Amino acid sequence: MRRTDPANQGHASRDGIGPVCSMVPRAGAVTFFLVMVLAALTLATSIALVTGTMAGREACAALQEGGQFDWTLRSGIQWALWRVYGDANWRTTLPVGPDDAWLTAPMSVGGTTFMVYGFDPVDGDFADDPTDPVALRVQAALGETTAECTATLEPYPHPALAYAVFSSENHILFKNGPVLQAPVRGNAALDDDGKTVVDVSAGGRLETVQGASVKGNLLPYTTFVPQAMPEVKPDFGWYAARATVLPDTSISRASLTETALIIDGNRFAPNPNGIYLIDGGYDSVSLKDVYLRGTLLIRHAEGVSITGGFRCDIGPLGGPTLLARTMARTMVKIDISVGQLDEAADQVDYNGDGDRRDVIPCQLTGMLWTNRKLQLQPSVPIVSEGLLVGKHIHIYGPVELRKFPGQESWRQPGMLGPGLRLRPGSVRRIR
Ligand SMILES: [Ca+2]
Ligand SMILES: [Ca+2]
Ligand SMILES: [Ca+2]
Repeated sequence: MRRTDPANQGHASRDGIGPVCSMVPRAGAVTFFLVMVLAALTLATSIALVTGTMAGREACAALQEGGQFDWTLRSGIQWALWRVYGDANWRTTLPVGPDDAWLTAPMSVGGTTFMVYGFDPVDGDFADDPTDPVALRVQAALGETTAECTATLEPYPHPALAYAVFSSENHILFKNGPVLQAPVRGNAALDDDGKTVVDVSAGGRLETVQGASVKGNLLPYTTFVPQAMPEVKPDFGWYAARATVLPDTSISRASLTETALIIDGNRFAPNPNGIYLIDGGYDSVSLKDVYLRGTLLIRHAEGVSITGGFRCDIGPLGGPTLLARTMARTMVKIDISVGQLDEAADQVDYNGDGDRRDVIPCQLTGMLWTNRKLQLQPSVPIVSEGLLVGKHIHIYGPVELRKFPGQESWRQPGMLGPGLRLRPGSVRRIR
């Protein structure tokens, strides 16, 4: 429904400062009122749920003083947060363009009304980029007096990026002494064999949902939270569209050995972002002695097996290093058996610096993601620095689990939290 800007349809206010909204009662106003009373009752709770951060509280603090108008303006911002949180497709269902972007009809809240106007300040098109923000203008009116504020809602990184391990669906199992040096997050049971080391001073701790079963020795380090964390869904198609597909002939029977997957200097066509794709053709995919600097996509795999030496490093786009989609009841199994990739021994220039003399320690870096189970079971000590994601995660053996510095701010396609959050400090009372 097209609505004109109230600045053009209103009349002069009593103090002559500016025009005000039309206050003509509308059909459905009672319903709006009831909805907004409910919304107001859950105001504090909903902003915490919607943003999951301090940002909402901080931003709304800008409007904390000043009584009913500020309360109404805040309700308008809340309404907008709620609107995008409740509709995963809001970027295509919201009205588009500066002239057609009223997100609400006038809504009544305890005698005042508000209207919310939103647009994409980057290019006027919500739908073209999932990382574009929403500029809001909220108008409140009581009788002939009006108030107005602006605010910015922005996408925010998926909350799982605050953890070193995240399992969205099934249990997490630790065995044979992994060391937790960063937080681990589950949505179900946390289990181990009593040998897990939780290094609290380094940031090790665990978190899962209330009611989930947690092994006794992990309990002192575990926080229970009321809500499950939403699944992590990196935009596989976005990466696939930018990937160099490894030809079947080069990966006979979908196996890759003694190979560097880097931007250039490997035996495949260079990819400017170091993004490579292996299509398993519904067969299993195996990697042995591989160095990866960038993002490796694997699809249509009847399981993925990574053995021998393996190291992955973040490429130019940051974030994900392994995105593996495998068939039902299969897993990604990482079974590293040597501590390093040895260029001289393998006669491979793994790091692409022009010689074959380097020794590269095995390590997992960045986000390693699968839509199924992830099983990490090295027979030598290794470090995982980043985020391991699966529906189901088993980690066996001498693994140090850490976060990658700054991983919370990775903004990768699909790696966003649900809805939007208020950009801290963006709320301005303009009238
Ligand atoms: Ca846009
Ligand atoms: Ca080298
Ligand atoms: Ca070298």
